[in-house]
Amino acid sequence: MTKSIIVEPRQAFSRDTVRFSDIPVNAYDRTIEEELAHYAVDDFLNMWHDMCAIREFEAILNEIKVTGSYKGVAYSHAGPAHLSIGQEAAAVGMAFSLTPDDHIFGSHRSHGEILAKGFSAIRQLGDDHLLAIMRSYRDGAILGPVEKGYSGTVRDLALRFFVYGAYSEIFARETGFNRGLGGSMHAFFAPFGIYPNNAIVGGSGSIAPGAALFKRINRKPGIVVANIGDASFGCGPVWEGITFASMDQYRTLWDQSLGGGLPIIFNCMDNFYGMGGQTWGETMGVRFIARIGAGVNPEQMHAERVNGYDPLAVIDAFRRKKYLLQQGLGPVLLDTLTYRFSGHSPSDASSYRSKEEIERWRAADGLAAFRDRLLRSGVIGEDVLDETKARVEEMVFEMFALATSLDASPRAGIDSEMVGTVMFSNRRAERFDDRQPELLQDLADNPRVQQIRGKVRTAFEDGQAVPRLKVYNVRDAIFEALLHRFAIDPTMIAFGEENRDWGGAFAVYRGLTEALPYHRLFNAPISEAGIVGAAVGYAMEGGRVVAELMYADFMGRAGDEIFNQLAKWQAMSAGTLTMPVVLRISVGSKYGAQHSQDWTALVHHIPGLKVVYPVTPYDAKGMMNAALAGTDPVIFFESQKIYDVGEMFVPEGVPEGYYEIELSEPSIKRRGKDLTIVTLGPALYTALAAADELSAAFGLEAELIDLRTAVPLNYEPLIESVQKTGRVLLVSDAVERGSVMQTVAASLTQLCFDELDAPPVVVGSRNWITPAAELEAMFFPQPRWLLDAIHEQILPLQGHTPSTNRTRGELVRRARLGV
Ligand SMILES: Cc1ncc(C[n+]2csc(CCOP(=O)(O)OP(=O)(O)O)c2C)c(N)n1
Ligand SMILES: [Mg+2]
Repeated sequence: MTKSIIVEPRQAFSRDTVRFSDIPVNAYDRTIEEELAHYAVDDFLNMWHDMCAIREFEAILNEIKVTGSYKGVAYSHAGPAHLSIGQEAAAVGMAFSLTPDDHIFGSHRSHGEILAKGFSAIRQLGDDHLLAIMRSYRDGAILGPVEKGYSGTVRDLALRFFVYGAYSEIFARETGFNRGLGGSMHAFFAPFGIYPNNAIVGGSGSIAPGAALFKRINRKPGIVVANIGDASFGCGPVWEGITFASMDQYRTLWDQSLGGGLPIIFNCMDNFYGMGGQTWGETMGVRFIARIGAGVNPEQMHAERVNGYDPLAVIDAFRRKKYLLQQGLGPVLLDTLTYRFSGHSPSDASSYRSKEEIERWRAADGLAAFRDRLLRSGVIGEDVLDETKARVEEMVFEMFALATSLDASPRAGIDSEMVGTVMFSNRRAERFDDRQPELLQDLADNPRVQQIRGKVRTAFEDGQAVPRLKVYNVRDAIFEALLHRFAIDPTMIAFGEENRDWGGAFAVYRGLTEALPYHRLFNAPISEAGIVGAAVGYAMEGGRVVAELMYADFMGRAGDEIFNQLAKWQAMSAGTLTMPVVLRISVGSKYGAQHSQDWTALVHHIPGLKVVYPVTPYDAKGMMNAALAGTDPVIFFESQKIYDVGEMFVPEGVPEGYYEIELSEPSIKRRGKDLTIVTLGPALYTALAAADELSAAFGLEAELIDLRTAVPLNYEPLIESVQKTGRVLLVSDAVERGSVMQTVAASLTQLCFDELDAPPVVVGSRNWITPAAELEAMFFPQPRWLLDAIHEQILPLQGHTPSTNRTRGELVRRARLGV
């Protein structure tokens, strides 16, 4: 309980000074001879091997982008290639002492990190394990072409496999790690501990903490490294990820046996530039990225700057920091200094920096310097170094050539439906781990469970409305579904703002605090990007998350995490990742412009998200159950207007037992023959009132269909209804322009053109900000607006006098003004 941590005014007001400790800068200074105590000679050779491999891998990419061929192999690569030539030592140092259980996340410039981590993992895994991975990964699709005619060792085969998989991914081949759907900036290979690299600058900064969270909560070995650039420290989500990763509660409130602070290193690949903006001296003021740690927590994130031109300095830092993380003292910030001689991309003319600067860094090149040190120390001879370099360059070239061959490495045909097959995983997962879920009490003893047991599970009893406190409502329905899954899936966690003792922002979680330990239900910082990003990272690692945003209007704060991360990674992984995240988003009411907007349209537009909006207790429970049994990201909208309503459409009431409602299915709430009214969200209840009036005043029977879902959506019941009625009105509380209903109306026009007697008509909120509660009736659709729309545009209602203006002239006027 946070109540156990009392904020004492005397202590808070006492005179004090905040003290910072020194931040080491390039403190490492051991010689190769001294390091012989810590390394085998082969280790040095492997570092050299890996740095040479990375350099050659990228030199080839650069050459084909610039000249269209390399050593006689012509190839035109249309996509990006953000090269890290110059940064190899930083990548190899980072990866050297990580195990396959240690997971790295990266950026658009992560080829080197991927290769270094892959090679490091290959050296640590046994032959049988390597063979099992290569044979099972995508049913041997990558291994096939590499294995053909090859007779070397398993380890060498694995190196070839890995380089080939990376090139194939970059060249958009079926034989890539992710069937070419990730590409250069997003390639990854989870079996070796390489997790998604992100083309959104700083994207990994909010996701990687979720992976570290997964390791802590599920007691998994290993640490997480977020490799992000210096310029990414100007990105809000990175700061939010750092804030999320450094919450006190991991050490103060969580079960200490979980291990304490999050095991994560934010590793800044600090190359002084973000494209053309110079972070050192121009676009940022921090100078030393390591300084940022000082503002985060008393340990200053154990931050230090290390020389990323020296692999041994980086390895030394990673070893020490990993030890700290194992003691529960995370998070860590490392500022790994490096430099890219290459442009941001091959087309970059480096107009933002001087030739002189590039030349100075070239002269200090980490590869050449390491070679010189090895030679000077006499540990390895020149012939061995040169032979190693020649051998690995030959291997890299062979794999490049193989990946360019369309025979060996085909592309998906452009007329194929391949991408469509991986947009959703559409699987069921009862639980993601077999261990016993951690609960604090027998759920039968839970006060909320007992309270719900005394409730009436329908809205009406003996013809009377059940009183508000007695009626089983939408909140109860969502609570029941969550509790069911919490008791089955030990990996399932929930977090967001005010999630714990507060009871969830709108009391859906009341009772969960008593049932769940801290690490399964916790308060997050006010970091919407951090919250959704962490949910994505947690799911990538194989756990189930329910995250919450308090208001739909706050989605903008988590825009990238919802639109680019949550939505896209299943497809970008070609189905190797699942994304079992339910993102609960409450749609506000009575709170004015920045707290009351229905933003279903935004997520409906983004491919890769399931978007549902149930508004009855029966639907809420059945759809939450389905969302929590699936493996796809579901944006679960809830309306604050109807949290308290009881079930009025299912006469038997909401079942106490478990049931699911398929997420694609609209629900016919009332049968009718004269007109179809389709709704999404609480407009169902507006339409219900309008339908009653249509019947009473005009003798018309409206068929009421609640869409319940925006994506995926089965049009069949809508088509059947329109075939019967020939008329359709579509209503929601979202502003009319660009709403989900406009899409459904346009689709129905095409699908039912011959059967329609009038065009489908959409009524939404006005294209305005949401005004104050007292003025909402001028903004949200009212029952009489629906009658007006029917009368004016669908079917004249005898004797009806419209109170709103829906004439063509008025609609054109509003559109011209954009309101
Ligand atoms: C959110 C976002 N803004 C801008 C870009 C365009 N962009 C790609 S890389 C880059 C510079 C990133 O610099 P840094 O994080 O230091 O990484 P580096 O390129 O130096 O490795 C920019 C601005 C982007 N991909 N994502
Ligand atoms: Mg940079």
